Amino acid sequence: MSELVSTTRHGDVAVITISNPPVNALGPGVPEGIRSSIAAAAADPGVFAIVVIGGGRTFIAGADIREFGKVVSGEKPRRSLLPLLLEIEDCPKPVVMAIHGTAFGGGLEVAMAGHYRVIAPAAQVGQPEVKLGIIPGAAGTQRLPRLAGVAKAVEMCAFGEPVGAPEAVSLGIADRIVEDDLMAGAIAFAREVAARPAPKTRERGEKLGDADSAVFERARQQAQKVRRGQTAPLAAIEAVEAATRLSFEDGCAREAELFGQCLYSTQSRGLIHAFFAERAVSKIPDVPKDTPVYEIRRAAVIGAGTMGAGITMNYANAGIPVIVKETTREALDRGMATIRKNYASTVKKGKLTQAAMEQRLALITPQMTYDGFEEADIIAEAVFEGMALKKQVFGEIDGIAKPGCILASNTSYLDIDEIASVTRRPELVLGHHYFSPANVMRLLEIVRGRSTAKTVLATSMALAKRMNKIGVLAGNGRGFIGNRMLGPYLREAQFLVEEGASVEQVNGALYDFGMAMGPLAMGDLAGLDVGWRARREFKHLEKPGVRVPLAADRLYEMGRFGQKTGRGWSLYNENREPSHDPETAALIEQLAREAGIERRTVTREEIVDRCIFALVNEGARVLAEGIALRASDIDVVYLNGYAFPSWRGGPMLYADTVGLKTVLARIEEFRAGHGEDLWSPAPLLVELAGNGGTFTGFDKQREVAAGA
Ligand code: T1G
Repeated sequence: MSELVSTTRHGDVAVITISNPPVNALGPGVPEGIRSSIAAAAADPGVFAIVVIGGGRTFIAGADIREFGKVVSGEKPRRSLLPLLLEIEDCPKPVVMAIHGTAFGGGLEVAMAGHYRVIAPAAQVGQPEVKLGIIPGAAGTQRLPRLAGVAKAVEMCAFGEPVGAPEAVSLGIADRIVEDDLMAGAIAFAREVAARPAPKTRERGEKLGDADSAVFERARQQAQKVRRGQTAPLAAIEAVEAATRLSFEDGCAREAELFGQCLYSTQSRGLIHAFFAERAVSKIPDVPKDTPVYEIRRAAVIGAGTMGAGITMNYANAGIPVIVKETTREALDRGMATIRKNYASTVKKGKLTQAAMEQRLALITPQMTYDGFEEADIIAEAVFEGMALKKQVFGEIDGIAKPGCILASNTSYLDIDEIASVTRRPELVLGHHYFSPANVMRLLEIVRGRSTAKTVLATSMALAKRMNKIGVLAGNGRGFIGNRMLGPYLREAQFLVEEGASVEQVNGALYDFGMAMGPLAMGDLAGLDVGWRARREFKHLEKPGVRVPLAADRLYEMGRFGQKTGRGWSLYNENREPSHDPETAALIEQLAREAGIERRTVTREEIVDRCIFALVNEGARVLAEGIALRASDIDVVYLNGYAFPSWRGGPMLYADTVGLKTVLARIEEFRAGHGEDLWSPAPLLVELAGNGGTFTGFDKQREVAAGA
């Protein structure tokens, strides 16, 4: 018996416990331990039934995802769980699976190979493999439809969302909810069923006929809509469909084929990278895990504009009482109306109860004074983007706030140290840069100032988790991580329309690449006035003689701010649907002609490469300067703040996938065509391309160097 899997006897019931912290993944030694434990219990004459349970906080959370890379690289052979699951299912004594925490992926597949499943009230079961770009690989697509029915199995396997205990029982995945002591409840249940013939899931076909082909067609359409560009959801649908047409054995064989295709795909590499990247961001080398954090019991927000309203909701959603201050009644009422509208639409979608909405609104105190700010543990500033105003506000709140109160600015590119310089507590000042809409977007750039204390950073990371946000540490450079890289990306998009591409062509190329929307469409959504203000703030930094985009400023001067004014790069109807704007096209052509820019046919490939490699090139600078701790942090920023396609893993992993040599060669082509000032390759990119390195490899080196 390995220490990963152990057996204890409870009278005539053998309890097999899996202990592989943190989430009992089916890593090396676990399947073997389960196999030998089941065999031993089966052979033990004193044992009449078997219970399998997870040690610690959860049942089995799936296969060990870290092992996949070793299989794909050929370092390790691919091992199938199927034989083990058949052994469990064919065990002559009833096997009861006792589920708490999560039974995900291989964990649910192991559970379904058991004869019965009992579950704790808060537990969840699911097949989230598609979120990793793969599909269930241990008969999950074959056993789940036999238990839960075909339609639900398609939904769970194709979209990866878990179900809770009550639904698991009503679907037939689980047999009983055990309210109190799970192990005791499971043992009692095992004794109840010990004398009955143990039902084998693979032999249960009664639910396989409950769905017609329309179920699969609808799921495919849904997958193509909500998982655009992803292959795994379609593979999962095909595998479940196979269960309705083929024998169990042949269905498993078809599943294994589809699983293999997914596992060796770049999409799976991208999504698995994203999984671990998201879990790495909270690790700051010089801020140890046990760094004390401030308790955030009360908050205050300055500004109830679009961002301020969203930020206020984040605090209320985390259960933190929050004051929101505005300068005028009208602005305050507008802000509160936005908050109520946002909550109401969430209630309408069934994602929040009316009671919860009322509860959260009750945590929000709208006002036009600083009353109560002296009790806040954190004050978030979300006023107009201008250094003078920010400094005025920080001067004011510094005078009011209590000692130890954190002051966080939502600036999206201004100098945090300069803002902190007007306070007597620079160690308590940092950036909390949310992304619009702030109550929806999961990304929070946590911007570290020169004096920001480690406790304040640790508190911010903990607060991000509490708000269900992904906190990414960023250094204090212009535009931090995301917006700094966005500059060259948007620049190239605008240059490409000057050189002959249409607005629709540029948007379309990046949309097909997988972006949620094209760069010019993104500008129209954010507002061309916002872009204009950012450019004006840094006009003094523009290098004389270096080409700058021509049209955006003109569109702004013409009052064309994008969606909010019905026209910008594109025309927008009352449903904000875009269409070609011949006037904008004519303006661009005229400006290009006046600037002597030769207009030509532009290919889709050039559009994608110039925009994405501009992003990557600037990303390499951001990484080398330490503005980002890891290339994977940059990827997390772009996946969660700029809707970069998750199945590409992020811009930096995408560059690794293309090959840094190829990326560099393409950048050098653009340098030759568009000049050193715009396209000088980042030194880190040149170095890595030169020594066959990757950004992923660079992260590992940095991790080792930091002694992590
Ligand atoms: N393998 C390896 N490591 C894992 C892991 C896994 N399956 N799940 C979590 N970890 C690590 C994670 O990286 C982190 O490490 C720590 O555990 C805590 O995780 C055959 C092929 C279970 C809901 O997709 O969804 O089975 O950062 O921070 O918020 O068909 O982890 O501390 O070093 O996320 O409480 C399918 C993935 C696999 C589930 C817990 N299973 N995990 O969330 O903690 S494919 C999944 C999760 C498969 C079969 C197929 C969540 C969680 P570190 P955490 P959490």
